[in-house]
Amino acid sequence: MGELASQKHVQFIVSVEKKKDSFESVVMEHIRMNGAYWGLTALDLLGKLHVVDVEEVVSWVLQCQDDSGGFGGNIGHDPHVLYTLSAVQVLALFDKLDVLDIEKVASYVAGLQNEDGSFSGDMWGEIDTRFSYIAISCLSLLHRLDKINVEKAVNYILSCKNHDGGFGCTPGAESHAGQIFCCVGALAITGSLHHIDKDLLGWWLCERQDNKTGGLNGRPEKLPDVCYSWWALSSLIMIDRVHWINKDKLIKFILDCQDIENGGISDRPDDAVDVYHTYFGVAGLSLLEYPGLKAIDPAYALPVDVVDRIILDR
Ligand code: GRG
Repeated sequence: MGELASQKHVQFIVSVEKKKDSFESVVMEHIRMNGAYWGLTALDLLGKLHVVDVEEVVSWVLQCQDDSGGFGGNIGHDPHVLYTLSAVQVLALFDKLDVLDIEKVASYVAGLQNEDGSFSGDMWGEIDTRFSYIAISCLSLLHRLDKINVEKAVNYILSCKNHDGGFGCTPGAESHAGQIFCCVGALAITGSLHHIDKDLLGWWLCERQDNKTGGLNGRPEKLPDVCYSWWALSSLIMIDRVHWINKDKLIKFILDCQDIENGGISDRPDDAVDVYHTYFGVAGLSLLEYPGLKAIDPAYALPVDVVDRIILDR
């Protein structure tokens, strides 16, 4: 089995940030806040967050904040919870949450809860269990979960549970590993994991492992993809069923997706690398306790030391 090319991945992440005219930077322009969270969390897991200019990042994050309290994907872009959580996570990495007007950010997020307990992503109203997770994770990191009706939020998530044990984006929607992470993560953060049939969901999740390559897919009949080494694996860990997959085969799959010459990790072996798959590959390896990486929290998707600092210091 190959090894994790840590130094190359650090160089790759830093280079994407520096080359503003590159293809990767241009296609990520509108989701730069998410990209910042992926790249910076990967650097932290690799023990290299100190290569970053903290003041520059914090100042840019604050410039992405809208009057409503929410954050956009880049300066001058409309606010959305997708970018608001990333902004909070990036500031959390640097222990800089105190630069925020916490009440204002929390009010923006809490204001997106609907009567049935669900959450909209922004003022346009799309509803998705991704937004339930984001609201709950974000408000928990800000110590403001009291601003929403947690019981209704949990009940809405439970209404998206399917007979196969998985969860979808809205009631009745197909189970998908990405949505399962969101629902299980939100239930974990709110202390509601007892609502899950862990054996049933564990069975569905462990069936995501492809026998041949060892990689995980996001739903039946789909190709394996490195990002599910986060979405499915973190869920298996949260429900205590990670021993139901072959960890060594999954480690090999992730390592096989590296570009060992130029750095970065792709969705599948020999595909083009990007920051998203680099982050979720490294995060997956961290969950698999690969040597030399910081541990990551499966519910908050942040390094364990960052989560401990915020949540335990309440
Ligand atoms: C803080 C880690 C973190 C997340 C924030 C945005 C979010 C909350 C969660 C997203 C969860 C999700 C839906 C992930 C799946 C992303 C993905 C690869 C979708 C692709 O779907 P398809 O249908 O892919 O194109 P498949 O693999 O099913 O063919």
